[in-house]
Amino acid sequence: MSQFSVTSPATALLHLPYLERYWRRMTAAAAAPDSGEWDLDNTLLAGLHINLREAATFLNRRPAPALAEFAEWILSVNGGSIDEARLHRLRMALDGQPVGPPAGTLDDVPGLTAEELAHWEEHGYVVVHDAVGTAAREAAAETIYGFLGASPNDPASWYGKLDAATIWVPLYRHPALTSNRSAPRVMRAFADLWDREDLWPIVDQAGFNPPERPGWRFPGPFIHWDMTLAAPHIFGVQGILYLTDTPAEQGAFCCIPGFHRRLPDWLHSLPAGTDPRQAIRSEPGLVPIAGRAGDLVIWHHALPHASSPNRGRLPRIVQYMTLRPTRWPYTAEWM
Ligand SMILES: O=C(O)CCC(=O)C(=O)O
Repeated sequence: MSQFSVTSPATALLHLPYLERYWRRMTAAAAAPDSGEWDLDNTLLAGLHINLREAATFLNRRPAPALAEFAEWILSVNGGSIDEARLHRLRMALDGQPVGPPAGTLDDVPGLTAEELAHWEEHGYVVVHDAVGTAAREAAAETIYGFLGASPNDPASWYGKLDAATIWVPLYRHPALTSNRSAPRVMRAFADLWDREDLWPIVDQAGFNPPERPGWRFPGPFIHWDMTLAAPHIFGVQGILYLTDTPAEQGAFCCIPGFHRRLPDWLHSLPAGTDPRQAIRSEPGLVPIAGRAGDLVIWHHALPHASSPNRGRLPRIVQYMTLRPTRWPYTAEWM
């Protein structure tokens, strides 16, 4: 009798390094202190094309899902299978082996210029022009309109499906959005800033911020940080891809340029007992960053930032994105 083994896709997933450890921690009855592996959580989920919050929601159910159920769910949200090249790269990375960029090589891809890097150092953000091509950003914008059941030519349709409390659009894995996350210019810009190529596109949402009108007021996000304010303030980046032209008044992304350089002093200058996340609301200097369709704004996560009310004629349509290396130092304490 010939010997052969058949490995089901779910079994292959179960052998992925770190998956079981992550599942065990997330399904534990009591919340564990920081595991020191939050970076690996991001890498695991990015490699599996899963959003961090989506995974937490699935695993926080009680009774907790079994490991095999988790693996089946991962496969099902990936359309039933994950291609072996993607799994192989993830396996290597989680095993501590060196890996290259998410796809292809970045050697011939134009990176950030000396001026752009100098702008980054000084202001803490950079606008990467033509980060994705015309067809790619048009496909992504069309996908977002389609998801919302809206149409660019019908303003009445822009407000229909929006939950009044948010401009986020929970669209995670549409191919038009997935491919933008690893577009060569996108990857190269993030690689230049991290100075590494072992990057993982985090699965983030899209955004739709229509013009304000009676019955629709901009719901935020108002000025905030997504990072901990506890020291040390470790390097990190966030990004937003404008899928359509975004003049300053059309709900553009806003930030306080240069704040990444003065964050520690600013924190020390606050009177005892002040909540920095409240205090930042009265800080001057928040400016809108306009951009053309296809521009990617990347900012240092120490910049306080916000979106803004759309006082233009057209919706602002975006894709949020960031790429992170397999492992990176981070500050575990949340403040
Ligand atoms: O949508 C925007 O312009 C702001 C994005 C933002 O606040 C965030 O990504 O944390």
